[in-house]
Amino acid sequence: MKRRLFLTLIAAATATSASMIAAPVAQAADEVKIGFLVKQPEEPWFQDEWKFAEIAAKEKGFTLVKIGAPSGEKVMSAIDNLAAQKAQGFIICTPDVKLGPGIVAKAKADKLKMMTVDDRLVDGSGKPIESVPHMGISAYNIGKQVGDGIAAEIKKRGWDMKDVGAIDVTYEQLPTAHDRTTGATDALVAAGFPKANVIAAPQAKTDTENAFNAANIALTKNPQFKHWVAYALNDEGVLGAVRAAEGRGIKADNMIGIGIGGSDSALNEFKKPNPTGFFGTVIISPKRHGEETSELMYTWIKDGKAPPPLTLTTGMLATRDNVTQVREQMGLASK
Ligand code: FCA
Repeated sequence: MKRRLFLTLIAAATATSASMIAAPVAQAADEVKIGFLVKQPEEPWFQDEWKFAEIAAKEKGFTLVKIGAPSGEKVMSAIDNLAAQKAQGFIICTPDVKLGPGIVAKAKADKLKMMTVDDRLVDGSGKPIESVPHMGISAYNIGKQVGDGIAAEIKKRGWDMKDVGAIDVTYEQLPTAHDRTTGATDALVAAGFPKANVIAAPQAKTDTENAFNAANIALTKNPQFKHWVAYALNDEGVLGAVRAAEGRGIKADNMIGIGIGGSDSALNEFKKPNPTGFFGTVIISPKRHGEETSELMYTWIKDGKAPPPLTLTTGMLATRDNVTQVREQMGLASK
């Protein structure tokens, strides 16, 4: 920042007259400030998104305002607060997609540009609000990668599918969650898994504790299975199911859990000396979701060029054996 100011001064002085020395003041006035609101700031995925957004901020020279907004009230006051601080725009992963019309109206009233990340806002009839640029994961396909990975491992272990129960940790009120777990179920069933063995375990919130509680109910009600597999919208959900199974003595050799994410929740699990039931994760990109969204917002503010209406990112399946290489391939190695 200081260096830029200095260079601007030199340029101004050499270009024409001393009167242009006023230029740096004008530059300070149009300094770019961007908010980044996330629904669950304690979740490693969101910490990573923020980390990559910071990288964009340093590179482009804008100010990043990170705000944890776990409720609708917090979102509304955060938007007002950003406007009061003279921010020009924000990126948000909303705590509830149904807040869509309210958030859009608030951003408009405060004259702030807005882009969504991860969870796409919906209107009163549940349809995505297409006027707000969005970057999310290709949820159904990534879910299929989870299901394919589980099916391949079931076959490798030589389990008879009729003896296997699947804990499908669901969170149906969030469309991306619905699409992810549906993709996983569809892939499993396509691989010959009996649909009747898929046990829906609805979680009340998308964290490990709530998944643990949901999975415990599924396990209690279904003592007939010899082996288990588990999937959810994210790594935290699968960890909840894995911990619940462990509590009943079902360990790595009888559980195949594959999550979605690839942040610290998964990495820490892979660092444990002995494998757990958390077999793998489809790594998605906090770099694209944090850094690229921030750059897109910056360009929108600076040059008036709006982000693409919809960007869907991909993922790659990793297990404890190849996690380092997969992270390298995805440009996440430095973390
Ligand atoms: C949703 C989930 C997060 C993460 C993100 C990409 O917001 O709740 O855990 O998977 O999508």
